[in-house]
Amino acid sequence: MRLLNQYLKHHDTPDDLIDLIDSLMLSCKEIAIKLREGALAGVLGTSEGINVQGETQKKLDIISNDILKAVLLDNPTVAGLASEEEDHPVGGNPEGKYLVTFDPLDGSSNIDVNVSVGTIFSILEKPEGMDGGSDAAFMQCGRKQVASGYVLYGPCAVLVLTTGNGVHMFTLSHGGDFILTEENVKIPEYTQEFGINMSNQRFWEPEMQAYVADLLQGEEGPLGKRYNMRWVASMVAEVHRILTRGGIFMYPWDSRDPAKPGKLRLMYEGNPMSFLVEQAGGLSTTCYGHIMDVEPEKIHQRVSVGLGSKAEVETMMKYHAKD
Ligand code: AHM
Ligand code: MG
Repeated sequence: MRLLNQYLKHHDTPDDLIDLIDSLMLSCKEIAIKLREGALAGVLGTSEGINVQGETQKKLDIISNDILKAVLLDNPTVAGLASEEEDHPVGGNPEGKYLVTFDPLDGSSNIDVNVSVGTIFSILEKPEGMDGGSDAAFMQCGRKQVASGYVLYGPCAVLVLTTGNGVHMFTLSHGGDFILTEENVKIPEYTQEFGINMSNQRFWEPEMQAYVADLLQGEEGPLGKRYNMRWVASMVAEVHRILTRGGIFMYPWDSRDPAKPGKLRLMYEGNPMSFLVEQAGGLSTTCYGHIMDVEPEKIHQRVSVGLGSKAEVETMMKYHAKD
């Protein structure tokens, strides 16, 4: 049985990074407990509720954000943090080495219906001489990530982590420890499963429309095989499925809001998930190029996402290749 900390130590992870991951997991355990209480605590996802003691409770995504913020700002390795739930980055210890970005509770529209959600995080180094509470400090492309991961709160809570040395899964035990359950996860190169919100079909670019139309044609179309479809509407659950059995997940640009390059956020969703997917042998793209090569210009920047099994993503990119 290998515990998270032992595993990281054994694989030469710097002590300050282990300490930071420890703080992240402390927060995630607290979030897991709140999620488990659900309606008993009066803290369902999308609305403010009254708990059994008659107290007004905040929405769970705000509670999760507050937990992460408090724990991380208490850790001297943290020079600053940026959250999907905060307008601007928050400064930590000016001497701290790391910057953390996170989506405290991704897929939160699923909480009220008791479907899986997750916390996504990414760790960067603070550039020399920069203020860890400034937007500018975070303007680093995904290739600069030191670590990234998520905790999926499903039937069990699972941490999926990379520090640039493969992808490993740790399951939260009853006793509160994250225990290694899967080492060096690899995404199968070919699969027959795709995930996309089909209700947006008419808003996609013609290239994406053409690709999905061919997926739907199955063995009678040019791709020559029958595909199945899954859509949980919780990116953490989608990526977890892909890391476990392969597939392709897409949330592409669409014309509902032409000014936005997609729904998902680069710093809290696109980059951390891309690091995991590429470390597991998959591909992650904007449909035109690697997500981790995108140079961020805004902290809450959006990005078009297509990720998963390498061969399937390459096929999808061929539909988008401009002459
Ligand atoms: P959120 O960060 O507000 O929860 O939104 C992100 C989520 C992703 O987890 C998921 O892939 C997507 O939104 C689902 O969107 P849709 O409701 O359009 O299917
Ligand atoms: Mg999100």
